[in-house]
Amino acid sequence: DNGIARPKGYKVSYHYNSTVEDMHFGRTHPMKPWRLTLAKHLILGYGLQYAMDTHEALPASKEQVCAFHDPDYVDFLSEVAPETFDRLCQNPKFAKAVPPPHDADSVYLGPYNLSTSPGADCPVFADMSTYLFLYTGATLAASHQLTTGQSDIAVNWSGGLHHAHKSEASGFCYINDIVLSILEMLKVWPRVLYIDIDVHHGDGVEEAFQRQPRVMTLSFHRFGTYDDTGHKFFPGTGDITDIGLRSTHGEHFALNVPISSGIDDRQYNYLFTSVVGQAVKAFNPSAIVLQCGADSLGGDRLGQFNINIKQHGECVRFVKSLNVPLLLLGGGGYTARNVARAWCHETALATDNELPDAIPLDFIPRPEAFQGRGHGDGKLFPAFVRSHPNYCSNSDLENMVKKIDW
Ligand code: V1P
Ligand code: CA
Ligand code: ZN
Repeated sequence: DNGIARPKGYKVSYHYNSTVEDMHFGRTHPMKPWRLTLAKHLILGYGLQYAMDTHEALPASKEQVCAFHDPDYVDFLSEVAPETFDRLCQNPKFAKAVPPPHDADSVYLGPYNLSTSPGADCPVFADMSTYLFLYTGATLAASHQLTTGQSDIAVNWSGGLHHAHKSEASGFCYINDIVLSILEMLKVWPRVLYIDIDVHHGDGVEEAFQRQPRVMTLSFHRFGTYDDTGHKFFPGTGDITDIGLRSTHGEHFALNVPISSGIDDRQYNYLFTSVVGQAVKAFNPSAIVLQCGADSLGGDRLGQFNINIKQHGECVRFVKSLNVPLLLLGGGGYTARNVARAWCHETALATDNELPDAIPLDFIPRPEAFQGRGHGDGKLFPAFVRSHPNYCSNSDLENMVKKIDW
């Protein structure tokens, strides 16, 4: 007996298709879909499959994806592969989609910000259509479970790709599964709150709903420039003054919490509970989508925060306690073993289970991924090594909470 039980009084569904794990963005690319293999190993090793309904995801249809995206872009995504890219680029229908302007260090970009060069943010890789339509299908199945009342919490750790635009890929994101899920929710609920704890600004979701008063978007993210290079932290948007469009009554429906590097658990918790608490009071959402990007964890390869797995999970616990239908999605996360730990812990929180700190290594196919110094010593909540100097002063954070106006 592993002590795992189903939650009392509510239902959780888990949406996934293991095919996404085998995808490769490229050797040097930070996005590693096999982090989802590690997450699956932990979730199954602890026995959390017994606490929820697991659904194997089917690919989304082109029609479903066209609910947000440009039909030509969707055609391109459904046909693109390393072998077909050059031929597709010659097709006049796609050739009119000019790539975004190059910057000095950048690689060759084709239409829709896609590229076959290894250094590109949005590379064209083998079997990529399969990957894109599957993570999207999983998110759509999850939101369908919620809108039909069959689940109270639905989970897809392979989704949460918040940078994709209507007709352009951006920042490792091609199809914006989040926007598609919110559009489905708007068919049955009056108001949807989107919360984004990925270390990057949720620009694609914000942009899609900036004129939609029934959706409030709220992103917490690193904002500013790197110490060493002076470059802007990606994508460079989401300052506190970025509040979307104001209605004639003065309401606004985008909120942004720009944060300096090195923020710690206590500070993040203060920001999250104050701002989300106020947003919920003012907006009274009928459902919530929480993007749980794990690049906000300390020790992430791209992120610059000092947040522990427990605190990342506290955000999920806080949102869950609001008792509205909840869609939990993944997102970024570039130190694979910690991404797996965080999303396993958050699956446990969703199902009202508490996991022991000692990972059941005997039940895990690749225990070495979680063992030894530097890999977390077989623990689910390894002691965190502070890695970024903290540039967040308490008074700055307090002023920020005051500045976010309602
Ligand atoms: O900084 C940039 C762009 C590329 N330059 C011309 C400016 N891109 C970032 C993209 C980060 C995307 C995060 C996605 C998410 O929010 C959601 C899944 O987590 C970038 C970075 C970086 N350090 O920020 N791209 C890469 N690193 C990169 C490195 C190696 C190979 C390919 C891309
Ligand atoms: Ca964010
Ligand atoms: Zn991110």
